[in-house]
Amino acid sequence: MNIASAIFDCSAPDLASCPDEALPEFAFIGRSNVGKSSLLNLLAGKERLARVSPTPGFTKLINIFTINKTWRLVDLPGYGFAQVARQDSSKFNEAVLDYLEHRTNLCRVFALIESGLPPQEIDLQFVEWLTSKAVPFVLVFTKTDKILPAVVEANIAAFMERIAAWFEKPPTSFTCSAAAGHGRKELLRVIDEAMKAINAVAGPSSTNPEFNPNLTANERARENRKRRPDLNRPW
Ligand SMILES: Nc1nc2c(ncn2[C@@H]2O[C@H](COP(=O)(O)OP(=O)(O)O)[C@@H](O)[C@H]2O)c(=O)[nH]1
Ligand SMILES: [Mg+2]
Repeated sequence: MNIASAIFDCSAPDLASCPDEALPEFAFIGRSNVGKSSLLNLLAGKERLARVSPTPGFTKLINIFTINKTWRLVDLPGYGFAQVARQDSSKFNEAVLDYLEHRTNLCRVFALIESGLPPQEIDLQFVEWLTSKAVPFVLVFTKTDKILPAVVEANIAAFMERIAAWFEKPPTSFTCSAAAGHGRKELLRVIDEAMKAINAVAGPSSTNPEFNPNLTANERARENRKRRPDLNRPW
């Protein structure tokens, strides 16, 4: 897939402030500083689209970008910074959880994990939460340039082992390094496949009786939401 345009759409403080649900969204989430904004920029091919910061906890808003006028990238605030351990769910930003659980046009989540660290409890808890809410996600192990390949491999194997019991089939995972420019192809493949699946289901096809060309994008989003079985997003 070629990225012809990547445009900043808006910064939303919560789900209610997000734009209409007309376009499929792909969201980046992970601990503060894991490399979400850097990877998003690598994907979009624009160095300064999303703000990269050496200071953890910088992004507190849901930042939304429209790509090729047909889908969106979403840079979510990171978790695990400046939060005193209270109850489990309070470690995570409520607006982010709300977005992840209820955004009906959320197509895939890229859950970023730092490849240089052994499994961290907060990442494991977050992946467990995603799993419990049936949010479709892939795991992306970041910053592989910082660490020996053998250590990366060992950390990934340990992480996959910790989560193995939660799945019949382990989630898709791959590695990336925004610094070295690795992982873009894999990210794009996930998006490409998801977009093809969406078009097959929701596309303007005479074989799809549910497709009504007279609906506006917002009306269609509303219809999608009504049809959504709880454990199976329409997109
Ligand atoms: N070595 C290395 N540093 C990275 C990589 N990706 C991001 N960083 C650095 O990690 C810090 C946090 O990156 P950022 O993208 O803002 O992380 P975010 O908080 O998850 O959005 C910045 O100083 C980046 O330059 C990478 O692939 N390799
Ligand atoms: Mg960021």
